[in-house]
Amino acid sequence: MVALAKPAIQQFPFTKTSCKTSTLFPVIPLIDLSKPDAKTLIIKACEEFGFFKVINHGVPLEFISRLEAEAVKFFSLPLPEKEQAGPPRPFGYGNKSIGPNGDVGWVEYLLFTANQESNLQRFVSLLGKNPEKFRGALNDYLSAVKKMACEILELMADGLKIQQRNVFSKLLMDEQSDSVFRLNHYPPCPDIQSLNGINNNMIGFGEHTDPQIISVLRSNNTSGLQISLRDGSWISVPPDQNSFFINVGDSLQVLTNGRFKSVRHRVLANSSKSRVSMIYFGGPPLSEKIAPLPALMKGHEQSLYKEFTWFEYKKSAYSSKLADNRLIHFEKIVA
Ligand code: GA4
Repeated sequence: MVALAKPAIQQFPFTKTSCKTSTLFPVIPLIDLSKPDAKTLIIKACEEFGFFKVINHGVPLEFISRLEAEAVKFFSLPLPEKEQAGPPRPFGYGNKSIGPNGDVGWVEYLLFTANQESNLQRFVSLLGKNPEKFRGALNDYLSAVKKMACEILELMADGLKIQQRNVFSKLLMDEQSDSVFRLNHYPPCPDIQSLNGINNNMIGFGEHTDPQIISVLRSNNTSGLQISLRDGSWISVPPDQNSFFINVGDSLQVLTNGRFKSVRHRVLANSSKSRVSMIYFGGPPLSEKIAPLPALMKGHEQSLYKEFTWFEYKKSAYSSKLADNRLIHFEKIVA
């Protein structure tokens, strides 16, 4: 018997648009970084959603549009030229395949280390026809976004009433910080509306939480991003190309002993417009111990997590599937 191969498009993950998906409520928390109430609102957003949007962020819009233009130029190159940009895995150019364990999505991307100068510079020299322009745009963008991420982390420390304001931000500022940067391109996907007679949505990037401390996302004006609420429902995040979206990562959940929750999120492909996003993942040095901050432990409060280093967490993350709950292996069993 001859096994018929599935049409290529059906080999991708889909999600049914269920009634649990709400686009109206609740509203994504909005933080104006220039306002005095920013720190209080950030704490509330991290506790309730692990996610918020920031305006008045101080990142020049020109840095954003310059990097976006370079990314668009790169992604419109012929495939063999894009493939020149890596491996070594997990870094470089990737197409449809995400991570090492068989996850796929309707996405192509560039992934690279954001901190180790020499690695980054060597990698950028492989990009497109004018790597110098790409390098300039990337350096400007990364330093402005890293600065903003650190300001946000300092507002968090302040809001949590931790004396040492840089307790989180110093992890990103460290020369050895293991931060990553990702440029994603979600091409418009073929019309899949009527597949099986169900309203299907193709997955651009499957649901997951980010392993790092904080992620700073900016996208063009194409929708697709969704976050999961505590009750398991999904809400669509209206795109806003002039703002940034902040995700609490697993490591920040542990540093706050579960007070902040890392946010589960995903991206659905769009049938008509292409989506371009750029995400800075702020991570600690590999040798850093990730454990609840003593300053946050009240009375006899116990750590919810076993002790581990960022290296150990990352190693475990890279042996997981995208949608897995990675923190579960590090939770303490309480009698
Ligand atoms: C999710 C967040 C970042 O995009 C990323 C991803 C990484 C990858 O694409 O190589 C991972 C994923 C992410 C978590 C689990 C592992 C590793 C793919 C995957 C299946 C760069 C990261 O740091 O973790």
